[in-house]
Amino acid sequence: MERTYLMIKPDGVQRGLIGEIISRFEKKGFQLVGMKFLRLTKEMAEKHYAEHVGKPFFPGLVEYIISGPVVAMCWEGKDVVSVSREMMGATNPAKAAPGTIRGAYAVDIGRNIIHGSDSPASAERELSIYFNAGELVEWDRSLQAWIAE
Ligand code: IDP
Repeated sequence: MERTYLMIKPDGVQRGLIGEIISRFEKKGFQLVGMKFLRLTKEMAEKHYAEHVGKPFFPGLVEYIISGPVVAMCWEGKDVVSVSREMMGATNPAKAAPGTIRGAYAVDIGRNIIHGSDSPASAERELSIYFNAGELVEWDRSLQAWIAE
């Protein structure tokens, strides 16, 4: 089963959106297999956003992402990488469809409340930054057969 890395960013935590965001992924039918509440170190932030080093927004992005606690999560499910990106909406909340998480709750590209891996390879790389293999929990959900064939 596919896995992705989702993270409620410091603005999502500060704005009291943890429950609302987690609820969307639960109700969709995805399964939570790992979760931590933590504050990123500068080193973790730079590792996470390594592909953006050198871009004009990079210093501000690192400051933002270490400015408060985040909720780091691993979610599992059918096509969870691409489907969760659709549920999040466009990177710039001003362009995100109204029903998406960013479209519903955010207005600024620098405060877009949630991160989600953009490919299975990114998911694997990002999950390894936040979780040891033993911290991801395999569990059977009795209603799985009602969610996917
Ligand atoms: P994504 O988070 O939708 O995958 P990326 O292009 O990978 O989008 O950018 C990573 C994060 O960097 C964004 O979610 C956003 O927080 C921040 N970011 C991207 N572009 C800008 C920008 O132009 N100004 C400020 N922040 C930006």
